[in-house]
Amino acid sequence: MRDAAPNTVYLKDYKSFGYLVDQVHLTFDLSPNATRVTSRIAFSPNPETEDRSFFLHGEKLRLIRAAIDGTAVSPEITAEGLRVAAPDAPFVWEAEVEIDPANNTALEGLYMSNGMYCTQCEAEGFRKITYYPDRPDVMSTFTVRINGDLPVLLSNGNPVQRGEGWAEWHDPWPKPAYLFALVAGDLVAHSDSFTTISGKSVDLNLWVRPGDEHKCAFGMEALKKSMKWDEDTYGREYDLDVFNIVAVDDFNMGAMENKGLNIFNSSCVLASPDTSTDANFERIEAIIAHEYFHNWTGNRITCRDWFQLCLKEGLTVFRDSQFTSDMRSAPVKRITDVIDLRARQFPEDNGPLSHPVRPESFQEINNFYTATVYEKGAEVIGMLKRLVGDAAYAEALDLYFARHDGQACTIEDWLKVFEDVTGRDLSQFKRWYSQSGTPRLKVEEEFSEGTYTLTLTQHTDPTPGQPDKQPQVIPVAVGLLSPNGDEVVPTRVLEMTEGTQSFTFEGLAAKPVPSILRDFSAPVIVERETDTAERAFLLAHDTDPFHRWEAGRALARETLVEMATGDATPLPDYLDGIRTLLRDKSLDPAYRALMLGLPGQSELAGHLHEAGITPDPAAIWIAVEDLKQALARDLQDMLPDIYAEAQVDAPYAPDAEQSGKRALGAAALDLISRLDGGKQAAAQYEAADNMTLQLSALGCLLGAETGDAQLAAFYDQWKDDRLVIDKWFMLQIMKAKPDRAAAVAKALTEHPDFTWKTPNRFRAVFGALAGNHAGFHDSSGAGYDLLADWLIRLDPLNPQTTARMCTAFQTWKRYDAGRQEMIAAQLDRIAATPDLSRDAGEMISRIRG
Ligand code: 0A1
Ligand code: ZN
Repeated sequence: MRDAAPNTVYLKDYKSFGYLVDQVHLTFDLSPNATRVTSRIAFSPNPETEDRSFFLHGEKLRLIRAAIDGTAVSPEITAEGLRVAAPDAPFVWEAEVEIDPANNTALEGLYMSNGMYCTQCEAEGFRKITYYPDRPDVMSTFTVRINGDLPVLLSNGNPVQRGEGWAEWHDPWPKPAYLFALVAGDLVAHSDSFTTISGKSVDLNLWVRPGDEHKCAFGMEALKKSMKWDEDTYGREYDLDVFNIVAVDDFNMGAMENKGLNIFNSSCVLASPDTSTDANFERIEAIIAHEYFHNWTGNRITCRDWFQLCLKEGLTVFRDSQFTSDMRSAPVKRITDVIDLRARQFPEDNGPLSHPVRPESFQEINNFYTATVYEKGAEVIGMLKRLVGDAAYAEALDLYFARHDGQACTIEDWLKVFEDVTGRDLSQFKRWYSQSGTPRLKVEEEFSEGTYTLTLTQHTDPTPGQPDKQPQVIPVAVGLLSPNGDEVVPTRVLEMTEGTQSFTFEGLAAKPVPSILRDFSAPVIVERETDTAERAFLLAHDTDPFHRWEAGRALARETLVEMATGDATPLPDYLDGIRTLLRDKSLDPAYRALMLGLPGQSELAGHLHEAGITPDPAAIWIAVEDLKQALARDLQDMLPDIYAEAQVDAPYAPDAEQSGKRALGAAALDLISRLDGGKQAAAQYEAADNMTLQLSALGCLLGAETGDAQLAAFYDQWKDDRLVIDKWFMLQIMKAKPDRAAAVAKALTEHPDFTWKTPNRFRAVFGALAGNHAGFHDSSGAGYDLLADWLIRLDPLNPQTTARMCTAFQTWKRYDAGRQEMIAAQLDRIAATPDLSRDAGEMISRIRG
């Protein structure tokens, strides 16, 4: 693990720490600029190692005193920590340090947000609070006393005692320091309780700033549903007397699973119908579930080292996806997960930032909270489950919890439980954890005398540090349809293990149409020479909802590629297929809304690049606009009906049914607005009594360039709600025409509400700019220039958010020489910034290549 030098850390260098921590006692004397942290920590020699060097991590701490067994010591102090001679026997370490939470703009360690004290310790933030072996394999129980003149004083575990100006907490479950949390402030609680399966009552509190009380009810319900689901589905019961959630405005990520005291970015927990969209509600429900599920997959069983991050994150994302599928629609969830994977993980896996699900080295671990670790990590678990079957998966999970409770584990431990339960050798499967890059699956077919043969060939391109790839185990779910549309072979999972492998299906009356990679059974790219007619056939007949959508998606992509690279008109097969589907009222409205969606412009650019064509962002933008216009004209007669069908005449509820209708209504409105110049959208805006309808109408109006009045009214209505104002910033940039996007973003950076030190606001502007594909990549280079300016400005204050936003440049090698030159110049300009953070430095150098 990292010791003195801030260089590269390698998985292969793992060594356990020389001491166990038996107990931690912390006292916080809170003060904005001079908080005192006193630690009393019981260490004892670790029998697993002879090495007794005693190094404690610590950064930006002012050491006031240190003692071992009551005798003062003078450690050697560096920028990374301290070293001192320690006994080869149990001893008590004591230290007092001073820290400055009010000036902690990096939001790691103990910091302040709107007058509230708050912590973020994952991955390596605890070392900014006190000296400690800040590594996940060092686990201990914690007792925490907080002295502070604030109404609410919280830490992990159960409350022990509370007095005027102080509180004491004890967490009986051994945990690594990254799960430590403290919150102190003027907060109000939305409270409830949950009775666990064994009859224990747990107090539940959602703590928010006064004024936000009306945004708590949904989050609380989501928490109770999650607690119940984890009991029912995984047999996991909650293990403390209290579960606290706190909403904080300044937060680098979405939320954090600290033991018994989850801390959430307020955008990921606060919700009300008038201020939050259906998508916000669904995301909040999923994130609450995700953090709650970490109590077992992450907290009770944690990671041995940060290379094992996917052990907790892949599994917990997989679990939260299962939860959402159960609470809402499984096909819709699967499709949206795949859309997201292709938009965020595929570009990562196939570009300069490509890394294995379990990376083997890093400079800054915070740069590895990625779509690959999280989302591909979850896909890997989905494949494992598909390969071993549901019953064996359940058995393996039971064994995992029984065998490893209280431990800090590795991917080897995880795979071993599956091997022990099933008797399978998973050594080849393990390549999913060690090989980066997205495998491509070439499909060839043959039919003769009733036998249909599918020949699959897998190939993964070289990725940074990995020139040669070995074949992976790929579960390919396949079904076969007869030419009349009947399913002749229901879904079967072909288990591919070789580079090239053939699978036969016998006794067929005619050459079937294959439906390959049903339910997206593996995170791969299928390459198959096929024609428009076959795609249209699958769009009409496939019984697998994911693959039916996939057929429509492929048609949309095909038509957009033709339109973006020539003067083609939309494919009639695509338009006809969509028309038929939309008319089918037996289909879930949410599913029909997804069918109306088009591939993202960045995804199309990636697709063109892979086909050997240099993508032109402006041409792609025009193709998408033209196709939407063509769809609007083609569906003109049906749109009013669909829009009417999508109206909800019941009180607002953010459930799957109503959300699906509103999603279909929004998709219809987008097309209608292209025909009526925004008339219907203006009416919807006027009548809207929830944020979903209000925002979708405003989006259409901005698209039609007729929304100035509504945009101003929206600001006036919501100027006091920071989460809605984030939407106001975001929407204007997302909807700006390509040649205006950078200028709109720049003007918004001059708005008095552009409080750029708050990550949510920074991301609202620059996330939207990077997400406006044609705008960001406008040939003027203004988008690149503006983003680079602001990354340079943010880096000294908040390296973590800066580094994450650098990913906007990760696809730069796809584009033409002119754009590449402009981006390279910006990357070099950022790299040359004096004192650039390790976070941003690592990202820029990897992206630059
Ligand atoms: N473990 C959290 C995400 C998280 C990760 C890192 C953070 O700071 C660097 C903060 C939160 C989760 O998976 O939800
Ligand atoms: Zn997580």
